[in-house]
Amino acid sequence: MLNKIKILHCADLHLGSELTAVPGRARERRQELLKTFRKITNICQDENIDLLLIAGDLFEGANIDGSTIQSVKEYLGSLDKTIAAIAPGNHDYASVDSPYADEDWPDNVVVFRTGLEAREFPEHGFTIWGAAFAGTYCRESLLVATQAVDRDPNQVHVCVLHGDLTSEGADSVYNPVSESQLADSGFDYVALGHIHKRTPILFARNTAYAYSGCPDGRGFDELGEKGVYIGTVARGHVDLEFRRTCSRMYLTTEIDISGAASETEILDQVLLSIADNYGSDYRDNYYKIILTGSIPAGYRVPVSQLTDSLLERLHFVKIKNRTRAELDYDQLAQEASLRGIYVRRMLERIETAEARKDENEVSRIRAALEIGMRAFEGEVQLSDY
Ligand SMILES: [Mn+2]
Repeated sequence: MLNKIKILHCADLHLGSELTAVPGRARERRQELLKTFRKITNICQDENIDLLLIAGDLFEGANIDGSTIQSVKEYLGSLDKTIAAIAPGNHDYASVDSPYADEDWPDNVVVFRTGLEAREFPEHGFTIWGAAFAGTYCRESLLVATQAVDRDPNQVHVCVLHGDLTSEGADSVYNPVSESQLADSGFDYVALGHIHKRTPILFARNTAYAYSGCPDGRGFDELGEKGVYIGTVARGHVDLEFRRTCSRMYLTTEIDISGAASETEILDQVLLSIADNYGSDYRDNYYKIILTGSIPAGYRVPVSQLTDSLLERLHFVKIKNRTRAELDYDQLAQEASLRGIYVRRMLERIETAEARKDENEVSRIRAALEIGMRAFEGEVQLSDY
């Protein structure tokens, strides 16, 4: 009979992160990330997962709260059927002061602490391969050649590794791994960590491999739905699917509020757009909202009032105002002021560019004109651009 095992692949939880990007929510978010890890071990328990693969950066670093490490050990140790395998990454590399330094990890947990090695579980029908970062950087690939041909063909061979998928021969300081190395490895599945965005399940000859991405976001550089890969692996065959585990999503969304000229109108448009796009639990997410469109001349978008009102309805929100004022430039050009001179000269440049039929230049100058007008109103910050 074909030997088939059930696995769950996760990576890059970065437990213990400072999370300074979301002021006022950092402590809460740290706890939520630990709960997400608990959610993952609960899935393992409930769905009889044979092998939980943790592909590095489980912890943010060496100096994290001891109770977090204790909880992780407790959740892993409580699993009745699951073997967990951890391959330390560039953040939680194996060293004398790392969370992996002590030997009191539960018996069902394999922590890789050296170069590539194998742990055989013949009674479960699989062999786990893995390796550890020994420091922040790892310039030599940890995926060294092993004798694939000599391996027991009745065993499923799975590898867990933190590293950087690179093109052939390219350098990386984060454990370079190339497609030909993956192909030559002969492993049935390689569970990768390091890149926080998941890839599809990829193939290098008979070896399947993927980044699962992180199971829950930590900032606006980790957008959208996050989770793990779960499913079965057999000799030369995988059947894995994405499973959402994130408690909340980080989302960046542009909302066109053209024509709106009051706080209530903008609020309605924003909430309508968000509720439309992000489903019934839309209130739970972190939003970066970018307001666009043109609004009546003289109307100022009340950014802090809107932020306060939205915070009563959404978990977290920050607003960037990129709206443009509807201006009558021909009238402004008549003004006897620095602004008038500026508008006049910009309109001349637009005319010249139009005569040359240089449409790129026309739209570039128009955009510059609008930014310039906002500068006259004292509303341009360098960070907006
Ligand atoms: Mn990493």
